[in-house]
Amino acid sequence: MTTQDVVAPILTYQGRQLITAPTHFGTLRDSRDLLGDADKLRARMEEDGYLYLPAMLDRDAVMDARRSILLKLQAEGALHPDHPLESGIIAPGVHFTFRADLANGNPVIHQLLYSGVIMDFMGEFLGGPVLHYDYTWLRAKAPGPNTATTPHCDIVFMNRGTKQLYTVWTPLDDIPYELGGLIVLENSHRQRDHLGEYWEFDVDTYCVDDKNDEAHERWAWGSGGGSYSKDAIGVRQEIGGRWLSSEYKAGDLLIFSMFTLHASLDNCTDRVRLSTDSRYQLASEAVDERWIGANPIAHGPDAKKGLIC
Ligand SMILES: O=C(O)CCC(=O)C(=O)O
Repeated sequence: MTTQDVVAPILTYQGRQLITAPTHFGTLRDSRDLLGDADKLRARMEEDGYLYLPAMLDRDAVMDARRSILLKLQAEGALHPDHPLESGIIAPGVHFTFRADLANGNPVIHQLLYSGVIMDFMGEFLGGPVLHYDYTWLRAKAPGPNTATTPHCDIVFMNRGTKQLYTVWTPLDDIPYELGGLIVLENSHRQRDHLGEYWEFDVDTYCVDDKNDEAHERWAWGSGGGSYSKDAIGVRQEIGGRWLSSEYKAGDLLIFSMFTLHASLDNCTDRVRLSTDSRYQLASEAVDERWIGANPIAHGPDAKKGLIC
């Protein structure tokens, strides 16, 4: 056993316990030693399907971003009135997991994600001027049994532009295992045999000819919601590899490819788990029109494309 494989505490996904034996679970490889060497960073991305870069962002800037979200949640009554704002303890009966509205148009979040460290890093990593999607995915995961993100690859949501597109997952807090951080399936970005058909899928397509189409029944936005599977435990058994994660700190970045299968753990606390996922690519390459502009169309009606299945 290496220090990378220290046995973790109890981790759950949708109420079920993940096996944390070193054969099934490990920690993310820290790639900070490669900073400043874009070729090596690209090679590591190719090899691992992700780059885990702890302590990249200024912790105070991240905590300011967190506070900007907590203030909005407090104003709408979603935080417990008997606890201080900074605790992030959720009011009884509040259930949400996805709150993009809290990030879009939020200048503190925009400054953190779309200027300075992240943009500079992505420019170096991609080797030219970069653009970011204008849409920011903000996860505000209230506690509860069904809070975990189901296993998916991002390509099915954003495949209408370049495939050299990267997700930056930014914890807006310290996220120990029990708060339900991100998990990445080791080597999944190379599992074409298992995931190849799924990688070709676009969640915003539908069949115009009324044929039964298994892919649309499994993965389309209205049915499967783009998840490859609802079962993180079963999917690891099917594809192989280990689930990888970390006890994230505010300031860490986890960057991954469109083809890397990921999910999250349950939020087993009484606090809200806050993070963003944002996307970056070379400005010179084609862009998926769903995610850019002042009011991105996202998965709305204008995004839908009919197919002869
Ligand atoms: O934060 C999460 O739970 C999910 C994030 C995610 O799916 C992504 O970054 O693409």
